[in-house]
Amino acid sequence: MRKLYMSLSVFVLLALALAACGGAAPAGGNTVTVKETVVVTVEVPAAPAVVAPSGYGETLKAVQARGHLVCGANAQVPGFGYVDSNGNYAGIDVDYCRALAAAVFGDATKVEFRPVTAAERFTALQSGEIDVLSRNTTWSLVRDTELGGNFTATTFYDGQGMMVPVASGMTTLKDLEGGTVCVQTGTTTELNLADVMAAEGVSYTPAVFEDADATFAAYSEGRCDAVTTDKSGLISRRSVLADPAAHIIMDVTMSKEPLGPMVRHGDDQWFDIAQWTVFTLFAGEEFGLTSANVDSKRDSATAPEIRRMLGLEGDLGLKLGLSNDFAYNIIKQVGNYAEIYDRNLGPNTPTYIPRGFNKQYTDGGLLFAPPFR
Ligand SMILES: N[C@@H](CCC(=O)N[C@@H](CS)C(=O)NCC(=O)O)C(=O)O
Repeated sequence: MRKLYMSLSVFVLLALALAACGGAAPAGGNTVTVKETVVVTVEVPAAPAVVAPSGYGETLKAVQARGHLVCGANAQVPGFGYVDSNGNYAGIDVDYCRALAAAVFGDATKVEFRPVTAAERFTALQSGEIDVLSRNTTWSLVRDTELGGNFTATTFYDGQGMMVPVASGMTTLKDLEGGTVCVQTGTTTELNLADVMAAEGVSYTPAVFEDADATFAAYSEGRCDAVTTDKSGLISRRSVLADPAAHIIMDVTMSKEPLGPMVRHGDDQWFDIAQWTVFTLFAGEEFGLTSANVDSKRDSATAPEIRRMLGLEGDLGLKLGLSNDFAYNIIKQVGNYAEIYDRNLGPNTPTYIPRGFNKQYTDGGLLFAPPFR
């Protein structure tokens, strides 16, 4: 069954790729209807090639013995996970992995980034090829159960959107009747698209691609009428289109996409470490601790929770299996959530996204760290 599906997918992808190579899109941006109808079947990873270490405490031990963390990352989404012009990984999901390395090793550089596509990411995690998946990945029931993952916390609240050329004049999903929509396989995007278009009564042809580069190349060549993914992904990829201003994201939200780091089932200690790394980033912002001021704040801190978090009192770090200054190391070396956000998605970046839901709970947002006690 699996084999049959795989061959079909390969055939369809080949057909699309050949069409792309054949230069069927006329110059001038006219739309070409991609005729292949694609079977939408996703999220069935192949059996893991390696048996992953999964018992309590095994992951931390393995990571420490290796001397660095292996982080499954995105390489194609600026602001979230991509390789910058100097060849370095950058983005909020990438910075999370640096924070996890700072927590584990006291050294944010001890991380190797392994690029994973949407379709291969869960297998990479299950098989033990990566220690953590931090790659604009949506928390869902199937991923929490069948795909063997535990989501640590949501680091970016998102929703699915639809982007079209401004020149098309399209403003609603209904305008896409009879059209072709570019979408990436192995994503919630692909599944939501089918749900939402059925609910809206819109018939369309999905043109399915393996990664973001292929999806957006097809869109910019006019091979589909619209492209859909998380709104963050649309904003990100619009920033690298030839003329970003020529594309508009419709004022419609097709789904909830809570994005965050994921670890394997079976090792609760590693889950706790990965989760409290996120909470340290949130609490750092809440308590006004930044990479620039954490040294002076540590010298003068009187608030008991801040003292516990920074390891001046108690043994919270030791309870996680880490050193007591794990949170200090995260903030000092990587910064708090706001610093990470601004560096990658702030107003001075090409991928600016207003904080929206991704503000602190004290500011009307959804970010909330439980108590450090
Ligand atoms: N959040 C959704 C979509 C994530 C996703 O893979 N988005 C695409 C489109 S922006 C992407 O990151 N592609 C990059 C790649 O595959 O290299 C999910 O978890 O399924």
